[in-house]
Amino acid sequence: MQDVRFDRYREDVPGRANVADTPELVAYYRELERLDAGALWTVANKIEPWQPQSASVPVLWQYDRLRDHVLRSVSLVTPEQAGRRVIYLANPGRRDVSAAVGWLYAGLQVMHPGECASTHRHSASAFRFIMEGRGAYTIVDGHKMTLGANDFVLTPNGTWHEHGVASDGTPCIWQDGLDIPLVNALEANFYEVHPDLHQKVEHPVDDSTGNWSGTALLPSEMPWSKRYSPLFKYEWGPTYESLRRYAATSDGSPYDGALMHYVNPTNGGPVMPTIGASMQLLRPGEHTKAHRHTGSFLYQVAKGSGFSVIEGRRFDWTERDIFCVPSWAFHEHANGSATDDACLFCFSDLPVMKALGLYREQAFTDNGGQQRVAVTPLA
Ligand code: GTQ
Repeated sequence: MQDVRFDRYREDVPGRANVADTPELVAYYRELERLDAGALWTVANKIEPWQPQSASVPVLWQYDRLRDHVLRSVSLVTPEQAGRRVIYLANPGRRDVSAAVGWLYAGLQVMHPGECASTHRHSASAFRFIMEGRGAYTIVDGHKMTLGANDFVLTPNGTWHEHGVASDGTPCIWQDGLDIPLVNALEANFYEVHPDLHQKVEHPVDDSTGNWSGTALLPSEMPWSKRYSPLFKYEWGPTYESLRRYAATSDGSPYDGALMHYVNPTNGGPVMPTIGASMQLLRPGEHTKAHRHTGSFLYQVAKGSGFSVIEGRRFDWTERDIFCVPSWAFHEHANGSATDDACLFCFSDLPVMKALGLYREQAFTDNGGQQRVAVTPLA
């Protein structure tokens, strides 16, 4: 018989389970196991932790260490063989679900000029963030988007999408971000390959930015009721311009500097139901205060260099590095330059946390964050 203690989660705190094993109780627990049942008090303190216990660990993925390996995949497999030629980011605490952090997946996809991946669709929501190269494009439900560095492009759940690089382009690398682990956890993931393997371009190229990127204007003849943003592409130029203007007229947040969310222009909400994204600007020398909140966050350094302190560990980053902040981990960010601004792209499951009333946040205090009560009450 295995030597398993049923009382290993005991806590000597009023209101918590605190039942010591006895031979009679252990025999009783074994009988319950045979009936596919169990006594709650043997697991209660584990399944109801006092506060979120992330299985993810803070990780920094340095681009200059990964880049050669990503490029090498080009000579090892074709996009046709691989489906998608991607090197994914595997958080040591989340290998079992192939997540970069929490329930979020991320990978680096490389494509050479003239290559393209077949059209597919799935229940997971996805996006790309372009890291390097010229000539990349994505087609989403017949809308073709041309892409450049730091452009952010949506491939919402249920849409047919394919990616490629024009034959007169250069090798391109972009970050894919998806909620695959979340959708799998919810046991709701479907996947389909397009019957023709590729889709036709059915609209003028870049029509989504033409129609929907007026900063405070919406087209009158174009109703939109889908649950994701009709603006599929958020270009770097106007994004950076908006951040610079915001940073010039506002202090922003002491915890995040000048942070702006990418939004669905028709309702101001997140770009997709499960995935939110933001770009934040840290002014020269800016060092934010530490805080923590629920939700899982994956950052990519879009511009500049600096460092973040995550759960007391310092991670020095530079352009194109990627790092994660697990749920409820204290974090602060610092721009390492006294003359240039730094920009951090970030995607997260914040829309899920907010929609389900699970968002909480807490400022770091000098008692080491020992207090259990969060600053914001449960929504
Ligand atoms: O192109 O939608 O990196 O389905 C992993 C899974 C990209 C995609 C990935 C995917 C995609």
